[in-house]
Amino acid sequence: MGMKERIAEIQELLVTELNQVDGMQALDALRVKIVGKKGELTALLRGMGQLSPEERPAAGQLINEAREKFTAMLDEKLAAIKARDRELALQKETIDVTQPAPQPQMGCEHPLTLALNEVVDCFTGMGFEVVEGPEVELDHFNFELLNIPKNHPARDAQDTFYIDDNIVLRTHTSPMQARTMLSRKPPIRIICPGRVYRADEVDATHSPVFHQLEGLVIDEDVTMADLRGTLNAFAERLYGKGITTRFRPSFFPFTEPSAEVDLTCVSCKGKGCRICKGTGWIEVLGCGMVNPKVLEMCGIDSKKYSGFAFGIGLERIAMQRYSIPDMRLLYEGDMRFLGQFR
Ligand code: 2NL
Repeated sequence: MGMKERIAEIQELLVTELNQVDGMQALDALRVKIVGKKGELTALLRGMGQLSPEERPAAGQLINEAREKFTAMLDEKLAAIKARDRELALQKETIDVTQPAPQPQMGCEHPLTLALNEVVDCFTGMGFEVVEGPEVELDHFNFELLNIPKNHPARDAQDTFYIDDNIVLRTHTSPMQARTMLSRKPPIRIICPGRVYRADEVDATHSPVFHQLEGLVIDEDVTMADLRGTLNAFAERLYGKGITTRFRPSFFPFTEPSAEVDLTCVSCKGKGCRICKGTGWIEVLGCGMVNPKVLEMCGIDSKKYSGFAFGIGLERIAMQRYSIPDMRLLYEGDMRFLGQFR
């Protein structure tokens, strides 16, 4: 068989097999088989030894031309396979760039924290400093220094959690104010927020653990007018213009005189509605002028200095502000409830 015929045969083989090739690997194998070191064309090249010297150059040229042609055919197929694979990949790996990205799960602040921060902002804005202290307190700071005598019902184990005879879970944040009076000289302008404890049964408006924010101002010539002005500013800042206070006489052992403070009902602006039970007022806190006995026990000269104090229940503020009907919602950690405050 002549060289041309043999090359034509190899080309025919190549065309047939190229049609059957279905991927990169098969194509590589075919390339080796046709133009590789041990391939069909190389075998032809080896066979040239049997040709006469005159025939060799023409035969060599034929083989080289064939190699170029076959290589081009193989490369063309390679390009076709690559294009097809790419097309398949694009189809399979479609990315919808209009699809929203997965959102990270963001936490949110607890309604009590929101209420606390708002109240704290009101008072720090008026120059008060935040002071925090222990929740486990000595009887001495929780009761004695606050003029709550040994036989007082608040000291009963029915109402207070005792650790031992002298140690209690604080029933208000006042012990921290007593500690501050003992350790500093007036002027004092502080607020003490924190967790407090009373032996109450759980219901819609009571919990054995709740939160209070107390304020204390001690200086020369502090009067009830300063107390009222401060609480009026607080009411306006927290609830808006036109919201003011109403003082009703009350009693606390640690203040004299003492008052319960109502704020203008926010939902009817004082006209009277279901929320304020027709009165136009909502009860929010207790306050008074610090009892001179308390000042003296806390090392402050009651002839030179006077002061006022107030106590706010944070749960009550949060429940009013966010229309929360049951205090238990604040402690149950149910995300369906808590997730509404973002
Ligand atoms: C209320 C009433 C009040 C105080 C707390 C206080 C603290 C010291 C001295 C005098 Cl160290 N008073 N605190 C005064 C009046 C009322 O809280 O209804 N709280 C939720």
